[in-house]
Amino acid sequence: MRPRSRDRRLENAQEAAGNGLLDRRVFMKGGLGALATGAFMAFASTEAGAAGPPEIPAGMKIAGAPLSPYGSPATYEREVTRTLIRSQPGTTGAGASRTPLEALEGIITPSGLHFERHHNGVPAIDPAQHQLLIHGMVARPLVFTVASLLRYPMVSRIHFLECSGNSGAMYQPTPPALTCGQTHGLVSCSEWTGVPLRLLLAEAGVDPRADWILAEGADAAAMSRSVPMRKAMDDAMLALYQNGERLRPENGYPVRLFLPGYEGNMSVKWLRRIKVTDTPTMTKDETSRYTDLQGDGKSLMFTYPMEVKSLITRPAPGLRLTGPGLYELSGIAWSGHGKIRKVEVSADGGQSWAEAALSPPVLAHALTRFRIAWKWNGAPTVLKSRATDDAGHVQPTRDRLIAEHGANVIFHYNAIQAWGIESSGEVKNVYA
Ligand SMILES: Nc1nc2c(c(=O)[nH]1)N[C@H]1C(S)=C(S)[C@@H](COP(=O)(O)O)O[C@H]1N2
Ligand SMILES: [Mo]
Repeated sequence: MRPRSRDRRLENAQEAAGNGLLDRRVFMKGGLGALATGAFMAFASTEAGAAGPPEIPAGMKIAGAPLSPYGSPATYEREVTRTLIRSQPGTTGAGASRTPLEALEGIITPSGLHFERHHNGVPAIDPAQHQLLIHGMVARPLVFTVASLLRYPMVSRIHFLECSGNSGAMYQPTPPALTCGQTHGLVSCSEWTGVPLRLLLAEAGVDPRADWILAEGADAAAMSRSVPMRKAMDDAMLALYQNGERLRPENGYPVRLFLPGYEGNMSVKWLRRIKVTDTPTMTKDETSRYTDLQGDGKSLMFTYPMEVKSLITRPAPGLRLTGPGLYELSGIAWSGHGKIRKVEVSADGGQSWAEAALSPPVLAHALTRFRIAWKWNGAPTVLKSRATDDAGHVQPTRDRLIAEHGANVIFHYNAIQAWGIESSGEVKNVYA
């Protein structure tokens, strides 16, 4: 459908940057109101014919479907699933599945679409049998059951979780021809509710010389990571609930460690043991894995916070534009260092940039939704987004990221993403 150009105000709306990016206020309350009274908005409607309202649909003539104990998505949305579900050869559960970012809006990932990353599958854990041990450099080693954890005071916070291997395919010499979610969907965002770890550590009585903890999962990989005591005593949480319901098995049921802003690997699922230590334990998961091999052959270790990052998710590969005219570009930005301060968008391959509107809430260590109005003239072009966090970190270009870290790294890719728009409306991953 081709929106007709019947909108005088938008014709004159101030371009905030080249190639049709409009001032971010244009869709905001005042701006949209002014436009609505002053002119037609030309998005994608078609004019209704003279015949009057459409015929009475079949669903108005018979009783609807019954109630159900647990809801599921509309059958017409059944293609919105986790994507690129891959396991190591010969295994069933040592792999990952990804969130279909281009199909979602807002900042919360539905629990059933939260990405998964397991090193040896999802263990079957009966919450009545599960135990969590806190031991090591403590005055009183303690054992908690799930029932006892549920009696402690809880906090609820909205946080992203990102695997440090997310977007790793972008280090390849040619851009992966995948959907946005297939390339970047090892990030999701939930409301997590649980017990602040510091409460339990205080109860166990931490030796003041202990600077670290070890967290171990009850899976067949015994996934284990060392965590600085400062983080454990700050905002670390033992999460029991995700988006209001108990954790899903694949996300760590019945209890997981959650470390806001840190690389996903450290948020140990199916948590069974915390050992208080004076040094890092140097587990396999922090020596042979989750270190970042640099261009000079040395490796970075303990690279905890996820760097500032953003993606335009509408449009993005997996979606297409339906003809020239007015669009709202929509995307997500996040940083392990804090809040998103601003997101700039370019519709001319990075020659000029306009600031996008940030949709509230803008929360620390959470996905932040950004939006900006764009009038596409139908010509091929390149869209980009560039986020800045409140610690002052700015997303680098891909060239700069690789110049600084080399191309052997698998982890911590956070460069500016470019989407090529073709005149057909198709959206492609490009290095530009
Ligand atoms: N016990 C255990 N914890 C684990 C893992 C695991 O395999 N076993 N995977 C880690 C990795 S690499 C990531 S990115 C996150 C993924 O969490 P999710 O599956 O809930 O998205 O969990 C981390 N915690
Ligand atoms: Mo990960």
